[in-house]
Amino acid sequence: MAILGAGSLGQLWAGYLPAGSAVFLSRASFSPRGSDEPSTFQYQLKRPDGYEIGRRIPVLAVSAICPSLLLVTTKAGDTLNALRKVLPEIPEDVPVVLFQNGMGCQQTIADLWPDRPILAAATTEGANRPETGITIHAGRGETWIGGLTTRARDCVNPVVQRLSDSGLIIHAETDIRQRLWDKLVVNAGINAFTAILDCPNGEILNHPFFLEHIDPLSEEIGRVMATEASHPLSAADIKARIQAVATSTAKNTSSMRGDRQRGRKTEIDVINGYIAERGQAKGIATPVNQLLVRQVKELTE
Ligand code: KPL
Repeated sequence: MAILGAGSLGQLWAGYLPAGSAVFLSRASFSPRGSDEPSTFQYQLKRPDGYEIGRRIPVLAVSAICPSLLLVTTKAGDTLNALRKVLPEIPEDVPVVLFQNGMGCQQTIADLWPDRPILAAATTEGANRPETGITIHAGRGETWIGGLTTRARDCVNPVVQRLSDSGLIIHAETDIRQRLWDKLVVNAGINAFTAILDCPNGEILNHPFFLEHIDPLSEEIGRVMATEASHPLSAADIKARIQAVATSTAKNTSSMRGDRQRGRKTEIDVINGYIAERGQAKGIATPVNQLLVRQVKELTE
């Protein structure tokens, strides 16, 4: 199988899958920034149990392989352009699994390639790369995989089976949009606050900025979710989930704070930006989501 996107999540999957079963697609296959890439990614994967595995994963041009499965672990904002470059080289029946954070880009891709088996994954696995050559699996999570296009229906179980070879916990999901919404709720209530306040997840909980905005934010998310998800959550449940995940991941640096620290574009557009956009489409006011989008962009763009 091939992995598009050799960031933390891509390296996590490549690291756990049996040796020889995964390759990274070279950046040159999908990005103008690909020229100085090595032919092998070599890194230490540090597992939550303290065990370390050394991995060497080949990096190959899409034209040099014929993958039987494509895992897409690029940042949400880079995914569409990357797929536009590589999909013409990949046969139409190869399952494509989207691992992006937030929402919006998965549906756009399913709508653009309705005849392909396009699947989405919602994962709570946490990984980060504090330095080149080190990938840390910060905490064990779970991954749900479900189909987005009609053609994906028969692929979900075989894909789950193949990815289970990694030893990570994976489930087939019949309502993947609901899972993506459940994850979005948590990201919408943690990531922007940690990026704006420049603190680990747990430290937002007692900060006056968070305390001022968490109730109206949860109300906004709940109202938009009620029009979009099959099992909406109440504002009280949304707040409770946000607080529970910020507590259980208290020491983590969120992906958005990490992006801010590295001067990279954040995923705010597909998290709070997506909720604001859906709110606007449905006539639901989302001033707190808009405020978070504005503040994150002022700090990072
Ligand atoms: O998914 C996350 C992220 O950082 O993007 C959370 C749940 C906030 C954990 O850090």
